[in-house]
Amino acid sequence: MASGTALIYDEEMTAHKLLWNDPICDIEVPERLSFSYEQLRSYHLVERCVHVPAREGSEEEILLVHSLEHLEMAKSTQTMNEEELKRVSENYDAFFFHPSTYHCARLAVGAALQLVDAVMAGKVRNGMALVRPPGHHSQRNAANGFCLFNNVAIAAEYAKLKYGLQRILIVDWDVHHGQGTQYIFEEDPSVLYFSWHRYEHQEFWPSLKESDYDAVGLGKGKGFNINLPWNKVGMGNSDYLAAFFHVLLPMAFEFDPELVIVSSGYDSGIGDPEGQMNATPEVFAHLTHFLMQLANGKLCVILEGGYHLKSLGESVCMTVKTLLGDPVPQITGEMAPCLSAVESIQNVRAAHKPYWKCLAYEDTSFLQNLSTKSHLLKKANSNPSAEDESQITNNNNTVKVERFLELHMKNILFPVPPIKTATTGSEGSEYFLPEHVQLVKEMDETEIKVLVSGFYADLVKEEKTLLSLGSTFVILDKILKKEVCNGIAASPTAALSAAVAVRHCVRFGFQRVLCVFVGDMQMIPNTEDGKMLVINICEKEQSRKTSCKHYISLNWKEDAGGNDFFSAVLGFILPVAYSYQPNLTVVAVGPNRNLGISGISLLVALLRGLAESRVFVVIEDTEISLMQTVAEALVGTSTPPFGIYVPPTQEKVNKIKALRDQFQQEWKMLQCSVKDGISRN
Ligand code: X5A
Ligand code: ZN
Repeated sequence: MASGTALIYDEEMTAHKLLWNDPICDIEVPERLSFSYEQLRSYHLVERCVHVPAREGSEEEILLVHSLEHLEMAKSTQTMNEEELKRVSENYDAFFFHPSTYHCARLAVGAALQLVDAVMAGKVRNGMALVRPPGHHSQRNAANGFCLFNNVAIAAEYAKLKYGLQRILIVDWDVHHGQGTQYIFEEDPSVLYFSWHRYEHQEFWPSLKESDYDAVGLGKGKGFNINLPWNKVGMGNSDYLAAFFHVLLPMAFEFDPELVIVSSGYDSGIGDPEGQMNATPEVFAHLTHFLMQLANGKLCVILEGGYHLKSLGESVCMTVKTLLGDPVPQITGEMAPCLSAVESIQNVRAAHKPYWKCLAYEDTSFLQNLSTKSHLLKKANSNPSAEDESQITNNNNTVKVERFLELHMKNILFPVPPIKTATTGSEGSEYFLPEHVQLVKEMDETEIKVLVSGFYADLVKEEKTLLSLGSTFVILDKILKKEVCNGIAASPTAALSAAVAVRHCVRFGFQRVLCVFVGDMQMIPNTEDGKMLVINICEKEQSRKTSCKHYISLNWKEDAGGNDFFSAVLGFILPVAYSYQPNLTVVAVGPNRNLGISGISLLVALLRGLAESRVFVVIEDTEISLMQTVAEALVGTSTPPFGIYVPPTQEKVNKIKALRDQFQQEWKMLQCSVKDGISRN
């Protein structure tokens, strides 16, 4: 599998600029590009990427999406004087021409296509293109909203044509609705388009009815257009994560794309004058990390909007760092979506119920009084954390946000260990584990004895199990000392190793350790003080009613025909884990594991999004391919293949729903519907 991250930047695209006074367009400045690139430089990210040159997109390529008329109009502006440029610009909603605009827009198209080529030819695994002018508002025959040619739409058509792709996912996380992209693919089932956007019940630009959640696509394309309108400003990290868990990701995994393209606007980030949202830069690391698990890692990120220079630059850096496989920073803020966000999520899930198996058993009884409900919700309060944070933006003080970000980024950045994954070299594992895995020496017997008799004597009853803890201790210590990010160990007693590991970390000072146990768990650690959260994924129905806030039992048997576990990971495990915000994640695979290799590696890969990617995996099964695949997921330089995604059965969907109902008051990221009578936040 390909490795490496492409970065495309060409200074020439800074030539396009506004020549006259226009308060609507004056935020789309050349510095958006040059400043972002400088920021990448200052984080030393530029030299870690593969430089790919931009090129001009050809006329033929532009005509994949646009009319000849539109192309000729754009071409004709090259030789115009200012007055003429101003006059053509006035034909469009929010666009300005400069004599260099046509050339820049062709470079923007070409940059997107170069990125698709680099990824599809396997030169790199993924990449980002910094381009201007942006593209997602541009339509077959019209410039719109700072966009001349639709770079992302052309890239998708090009990928279909040149590489014969049949399923492409476009994720538009720009704060505006990419109505141009929607129109282009409305009837096309081979392109799944997702957009969230500031909407405010149609009051926000471009104020279209077709930006609402009920625009699901047309004809053959029904079900392949997903709109998630935000009806309030001030949406933050938890709202964006909830949208991914409960809307985009389940549908995306079911769609199983061959390529993912991001319409990557950062005007959805904090401080942006257009978006007025509160999401901090690190949320883009998480969004990127999720999308990297699709399409075998083939991910092309193409810049759209983003008008607060500092916020834009930091968010671009977060995205590129994540594409490179760096640890994912911990997300900040209270982990609970606001009421208005949950309502939007519920609405779009209901609208798409007929088209997606993962939504087939959605409860839509709320639809009858939807109109009254949205009327009421319009006035409802968002959660307190969003309220607090919105003070930062509502002052609309660019400088204030700049200072906030300056401090904020210092708090969340952490040194990246050069070696990310550790293991002990049992059973000749050095021969099958991926490169970049560091082999460490096991702890010797006397050292183990001292540790165990001092702190874990009650757990370790048999002398012979002592030795098996040697690799657990030594790998954990490497993680705790931040010499490595994560590690994997084989152990004949995974449950014991996990229990000892959790206590070891709590003793070290961790306030919250998440332990996900796959298979039969012979011992249930004491979870009373809340310093650990145990999720046990087992096949057997637990006889006692043992579940409580910090011990959750999830009965699951993976479908033999394919991987349906993604629905449980996205619909339950990740929302709980993100609500808990652990400092470390322990994944233990015990006997009678009820998940296949692909299910386990998906779980591990997605859990890398938490705890600054600190994960300790202990596996009882010494099956080489399991160790190998999980190690690859931990290293993060390649994405393990997940086999065929099959939609979950009604029984499974209902199981997830029941668990969600049971725990959504405690773990608020589970919330994806508004139920009367349930007290919220
Ligand atoms: C690409 C982009 C925004 C246009 C706003 C016009 N366009 N009011 O963010
Ligand atoms: Zn935008």
